[in-house]
Amino acid sequence: MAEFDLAIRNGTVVTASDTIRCDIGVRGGRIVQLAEAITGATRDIDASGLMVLPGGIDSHVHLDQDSGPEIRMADGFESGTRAAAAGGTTTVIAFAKQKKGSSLRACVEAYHKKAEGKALIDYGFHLIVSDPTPSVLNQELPALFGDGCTSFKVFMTYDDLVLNDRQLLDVFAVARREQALVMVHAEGYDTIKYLTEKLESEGKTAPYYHAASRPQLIEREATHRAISHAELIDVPIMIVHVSGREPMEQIRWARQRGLKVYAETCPQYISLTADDLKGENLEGGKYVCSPPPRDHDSWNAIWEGLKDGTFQVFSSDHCPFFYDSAAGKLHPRSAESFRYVPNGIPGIETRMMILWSEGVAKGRITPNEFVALTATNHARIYGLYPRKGTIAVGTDADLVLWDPNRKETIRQEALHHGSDYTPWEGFAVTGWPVMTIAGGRIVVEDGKVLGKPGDGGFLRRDISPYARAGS
Ligand code: DUC
Ligand code: ZN
Ligand code: ZN
Repeated sequence: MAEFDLAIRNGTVVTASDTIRCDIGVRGGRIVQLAEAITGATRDIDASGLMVLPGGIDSHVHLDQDSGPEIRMADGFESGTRAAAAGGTTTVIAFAKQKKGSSLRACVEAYHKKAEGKALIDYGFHLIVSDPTPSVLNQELPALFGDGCTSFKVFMTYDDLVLNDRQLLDVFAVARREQALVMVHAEGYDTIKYLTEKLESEGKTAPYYHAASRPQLIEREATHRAISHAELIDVPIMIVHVSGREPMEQIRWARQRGLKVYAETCPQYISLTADDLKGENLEGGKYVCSPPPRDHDSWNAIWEGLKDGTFQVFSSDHCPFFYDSAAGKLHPRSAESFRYVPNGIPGIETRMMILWSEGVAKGRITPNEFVALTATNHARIYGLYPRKGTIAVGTDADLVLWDPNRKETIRQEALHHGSDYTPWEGFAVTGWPVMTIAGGRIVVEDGKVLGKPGDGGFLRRDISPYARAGS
C-alpha cells in the first residue's frame, strides 16, 4: 500500500506566517507530512510554478435563505459550494436565519436538511437571531452553541430582522455569558426608512437611490451604537461587511480604546462604487447590496484597513439573486422602487481572485496577508483552527493550487454559481485557482468540477477564542 494517497510536489507553500518550498503528503484526508521531497504516493500532483495555499474559508455566505415573497435565492448548498470550490474556497459558513415567531432551533434543523447531502465542501452555520424571546435567549441559543453553531448575527435594520437597542443589549449579554461571537449588521433602521420614503416621494425610485438611501453616515452611526452597546456589556463583536472610511474609523477608534471589535470587508467595497447602480433598465439592480458600494476614497480607506489589521477577514457576503433569465428575475415590483430590489450580490466564486489581483498582484498586500485574510483568520475567529485555515501536519488537506501570474477575465458564462449574472462581468484579474482540494479530494481541476454533492459535511465549530470578554 502506498504511504500517501496524494503528494503535492514542487510547489511553494504559503501560510499566514511562512513561505516555504516543500512537498505535501496527504493520507486519509489530512496532511501527514511536509518534507523537501515526498515519494510513494498513489497520485502525484506537480505544482511547479504554483503556490499552494490553505483552501479559502468564506465565513459570510447566504445559501438557500428564505428571502421573502416573490424572491428566490439563486444558490442552494449544491451550486453555492460548487462555485465556492471553483473559486478556491474549501469551507463556507452560511447563515441559518430565524423567522420571527419561529423557534431558532427549528430553523437550524431546516437548514441542516437543506444542506445535507448537497455540499461539495465542508460547511458550518452562523445563526441569525431575529426574535430574541426568553426561550431563545436562555435555552435555544446555549444549546445551539453547544451543537457547534458558535456565532450569530444580529441586524440593526430590515423590518423582518431588526432588533431594537434593548434587544441588542439582551443578546449581547447572552453572547458574553456563553462566549459566542456576535456579528453585527450595522445600518440604522429609522434613518434608512426616513430617507427611503423621502427619496420615493421625490420620484427617486431607480436602483441607484438604494445607495442614496443608505449613506455612510447611517452605517457610521449604527457602527458606533453597536460598539457602545458592546462596551457596555463588555463583549467582543464582529462588524460585518464594512463598506467605507466612516464606519472603519469607528472601528479603529474602538480598538484604540482597547475594545475587542473585529471587522470584515468584502470584494464589493474595493472594486465597485455607487455609480455602478446607475445602469439603465434596472441594470443597476445587479449591484444592489447592503451596505452599498461607495467610492474611490472608501476603496483607499479599506486598503489601509486591510493592510494595518483593522480588518481580520475578507468574505464574499455571497447573497445571490436573479436578474432576468428563465431561472429567475428581480422582484416584480423593482421598477416601482429600489426598496423592492433584493439586497445582495453573488460573489462566492470571485472573492479570492479579486483580492489576489487587486491586493497581491498590485503590491498592496503580501501573499501571507492574503492567506490570513481569506482563510487563517476566519478559522481562528470562528472556531475552526487549526483543523482548517493553515497547512500543517494533522490539518485537513484543504488546499488551493494558485497560479499567481495567470491572467483571466471574469465572465458569467464560466462561473458555477446559480445567479444569471456577475457584478464583475469583464473584470480582468491576475491570479487564478487552478486546483481545489478538500479533505484530500480534488474538487475542481482547471474549472472542471470533480467533487460530488455530499462530499462536504457539517462542521461543529469550537467556541471562539476571540469571543472571550475582557482584555
Ligand atoms: N446583509 C448581508 O449580510 N447580506 C446581504 C444583505 C444584507 O443586508
Ligand atoms: Zn448584513
Ligand atoms: Zn450577508
